[in-house]
Amino acid sequence: MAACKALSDASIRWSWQTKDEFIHNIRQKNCLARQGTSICLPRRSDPVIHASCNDAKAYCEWLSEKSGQTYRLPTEAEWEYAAGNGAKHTKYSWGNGQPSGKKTGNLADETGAEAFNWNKTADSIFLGYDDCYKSTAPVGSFLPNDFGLYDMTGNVWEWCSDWKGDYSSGIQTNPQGPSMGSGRVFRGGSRRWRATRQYSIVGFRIARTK
Ligand SMILES: [Ca+2]
Repeated sequence: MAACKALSDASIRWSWQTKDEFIHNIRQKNCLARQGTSICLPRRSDPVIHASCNDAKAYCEWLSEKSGQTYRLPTEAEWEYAAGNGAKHTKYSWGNGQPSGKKTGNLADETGAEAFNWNKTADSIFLGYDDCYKSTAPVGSFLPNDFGLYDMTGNVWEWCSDWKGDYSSGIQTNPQGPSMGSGRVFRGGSRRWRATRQYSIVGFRIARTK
């Protein structure tokens, strides 16, 4: 489990331009400020980053209103079930072993270590693995898991709806997490090994309630 506090003022990060547009303001500003660095995102196919949990929720509300369907962030339990291939409960979305080939993801790898001078140790990267992406990869660059879901492990961490907290010891069905807390959960792994509050590696995935 990883958790992070929401950024202070979501209203300046997203804006409702028209009924059909939802603009992530910080993306362009950040891109300009960091032009020439790996953080800049020229590809529209890359996952959104620099999104707080409030940003993600605001997007879900906007999309729900626009579409007439209910979109939301997944609970941590839903996310975990999807990432671990359901009843298989795999450690990673591709399985339990070390990553290799295309059924893996954009992970902390040899390319990232070379680009950012990370320690080449098992605590920093997947040793011997190279996905060739030092920053984000276009969504769907790697094969999906058993549920047909892409990038569940790797690329960017993803916000869940739960407040940070421990699971209870008893068996639960569809747990929703604590009723309150000081930070929201994010899950997933990313192009960098560790979960941090660096928002360049945190994005989100949405769920639709039928
Ligand atoms: Ca990588």
